[in-house]
Amino acid sequence: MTAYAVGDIQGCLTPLKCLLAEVDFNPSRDQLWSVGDMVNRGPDSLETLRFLDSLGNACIAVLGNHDLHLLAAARDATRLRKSDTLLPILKASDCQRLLGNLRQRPLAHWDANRGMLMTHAGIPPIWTVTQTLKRAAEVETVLRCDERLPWFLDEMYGNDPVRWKPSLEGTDRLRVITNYLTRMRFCKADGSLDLKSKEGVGSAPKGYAPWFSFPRRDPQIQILFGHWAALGGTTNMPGIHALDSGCVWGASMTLMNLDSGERIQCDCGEMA
Ligand SMILES: [Mn+2]
Repeated sequence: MTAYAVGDIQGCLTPLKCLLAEVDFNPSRDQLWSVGDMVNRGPDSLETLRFLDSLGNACIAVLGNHDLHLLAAARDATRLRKSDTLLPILKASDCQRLLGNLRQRPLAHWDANRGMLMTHAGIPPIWTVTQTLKRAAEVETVLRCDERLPWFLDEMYGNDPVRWKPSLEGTDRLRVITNYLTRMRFCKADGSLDLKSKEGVGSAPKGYAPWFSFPRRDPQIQILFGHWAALGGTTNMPGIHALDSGCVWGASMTLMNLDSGERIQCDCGEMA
């Protein structure tokens, strides 16, 4: 069994299939990890969801901000933005099944054997692995609850509170957890978030730095994340693996072999 992790797919199914063919991926034997943002902006979001579902247990995917946005748009179509390419999913005959499966996916995945933690955006320097999994689970519970999901999707958007506190409750608590795990790029050592800057590490607002540049609570673990295309797939930090290499923006998609660390890229994106 070989496990591979792929960067943000965002509906770019052709490059994904190109990478899987390159490594002779076999779902009855191998594993595909996705760092999330499986859908949106790219051309084949509907077929991407269907394909990842077809892999069954061979696919381990965490939710990204675009995946959560899809759930919110399904509840309230006025959430759709001009640049979204989610309509084919919302109109599909299997939409309910696809969204139902999406809601079962986690925000964080921990592989104890490998000592690897995967989330879409990263983990804040103030959280351990155990704390990250516990707080991710709080959001996951709401995503899977028919009664509370609409309330969460209506309240999830926003940049406040900027910092985690254990005493946070209700939507503030769920929103800051979601922002750490699915939207974070720059923060302060105390976990305060800046959610406005989206460019490379050089674009940090005064007093902020990339989340992975701070001393960690669990320095021995490896972290897999996507979301930050401007990093170009590198952090220059050992064990911190950036996987979004901007496929949907016309650059390339990255697939990493989790056993050897070897990376391959495909730049046959339809958007190129
Ligand atoms: Mn993202």
